[in-house]
Amino acid sequence: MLKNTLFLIAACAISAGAGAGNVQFQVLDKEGRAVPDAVVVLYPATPGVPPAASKVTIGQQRMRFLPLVTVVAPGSTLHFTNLDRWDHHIRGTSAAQGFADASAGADFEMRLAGANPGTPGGEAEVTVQKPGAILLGCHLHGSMRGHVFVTDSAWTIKTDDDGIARFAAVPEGAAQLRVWHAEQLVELPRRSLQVGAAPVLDSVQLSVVPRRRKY
Ligand SMILES: [Cu+2]
Repeated sequence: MLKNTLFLIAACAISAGAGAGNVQFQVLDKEGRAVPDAVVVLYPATPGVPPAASKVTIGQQRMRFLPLVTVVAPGSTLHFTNLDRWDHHIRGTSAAQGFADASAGADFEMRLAGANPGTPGGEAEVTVQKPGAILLGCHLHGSMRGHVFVTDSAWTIKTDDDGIARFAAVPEGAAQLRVWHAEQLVELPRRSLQVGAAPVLDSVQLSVVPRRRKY
C-alpha cells in the first residue's frame, strides 16, 4: 500500500515537470452552473515566451459566429468567411470591459456576400494588434454576437463544456489568474495563487448567469 502511494507521488512529480505545476479552474455562473466559453488567463511567476500570433477562421453560419469566442495573440489574423447563402455585414468593436486600454485597434466592418451553389461566400481578413476584447456583430442581423479575446499571456485557455480550463507545467511560484466572460460586464478581481508540486484545483464564480448557447 505504502509502495503504491509513493509510486503515485513520484508519477505526479514527473508529469508536472521540474519546478512546475498543474492548475485547473472551473468557471461557474452565479447559480453554480458550469460556464463554457469563458476565458481564463494565467500570469505565471515566470511568463516565458509571449503568446504566438496565429491565423484563425471565424465562420458565419446560420446567423452565428463560429466559434462564438476566439482567443488569439496580438499580431494574429482573423479570417472571416461567410458560409450562409445570404450576406452578412460584419463589424468588430473594442469591447471596453476589463481592459485599461480598451482600444484593441480592432474597429472594422465589412460586407461579405452570401454563398451560392458553385460560388463560395465572401471572405475577409483583419489583423489584431493589441490585447483586448473585440465584440463581433452584424449590421444586418442584430442577434448575431461573437467575441475575439486578444490575450497578453501565452497561458490563456477558453473553458470547455464543463467550464474547465486546464494548464499543465505552469512555472512554479506566485501567479495571477484572471477570468473574462462576455456577459461579466464588471471585471472580477484577479486571483493570486501559488503554483507548486501540488496541483491547484479551484473554481471562480461569475456574478451573472450568462444566456445559454443556442446550437
Ligand atoms: Cu449577418
